Amino acid sequence: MLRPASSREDVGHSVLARRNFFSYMSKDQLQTRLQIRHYSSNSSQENCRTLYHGRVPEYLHFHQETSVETQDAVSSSFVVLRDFVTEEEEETLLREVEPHLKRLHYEHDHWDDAIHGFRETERSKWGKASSKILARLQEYAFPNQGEKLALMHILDLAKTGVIKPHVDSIRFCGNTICGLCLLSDAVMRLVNVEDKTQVVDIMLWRRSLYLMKDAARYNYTHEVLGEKESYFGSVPVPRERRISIMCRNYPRKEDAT
Ligand SMILES: O=C(O)CCC(=O)C(=O)O
Repeated sequence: MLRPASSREDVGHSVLARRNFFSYMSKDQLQTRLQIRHYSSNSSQENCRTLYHGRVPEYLHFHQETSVETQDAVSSSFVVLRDFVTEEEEETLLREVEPHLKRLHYEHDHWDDAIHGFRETERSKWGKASSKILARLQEYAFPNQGEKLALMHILDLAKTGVIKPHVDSIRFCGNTICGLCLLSDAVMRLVNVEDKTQVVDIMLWRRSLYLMKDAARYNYTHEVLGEKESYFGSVPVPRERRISIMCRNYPRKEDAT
């Protein structure tokens, strides 16, 4: 099920059709995904491991019933880099995306029910200053630059908006999703698709970059908590309007068909 192409610059590898509520994923595909327990090694995967070092990173909060396996899997496949961009760089990016976003209306009934209170667009061409910032993001997330999708996805979530649990479609993006968080802190929740007792909350600070790969990307749904549920452990995380700029890589050939 594809979204109409009207707001895309390039329909070839648009990720606006990326969300997946398991109905789009055959049981075999899902099984294959769930069996991925050992991840191929490349630099950004190594980044997750290097930062992890067997310690619990400050951006992860494991719910009470999470097993050691879950803790290990998520710690090794999800990383948040605090203050990835400066306040000035945040302003540069906002100046570039705001004029376009302002022309769109916030939507409340998403075509696949994944998001409420949002507007979104995609962009492949950026001004000089923004390109420099985004190149840094891409170099970190996609050391093999050829694998990244040219279109970046920009999602503007209203203060009252919410992203419901979903897994991004394997037909439209590969094993890596990275997102730059602007304007507001937020809490992302991961829930294991096979065992809903396995829940991990992730603190996404304003101006941080997150990298979700492999196990976190395929074996867990992700969601962004709405205003009322927005807590990291027992600490409330006030939600404001939030803009995320996301970059993904190409789907694997066998998943793209
Ligand atoms: O805004 C974000 O950081 C996540 C967005 C998301 O879940 C999606 O576009 O599938």
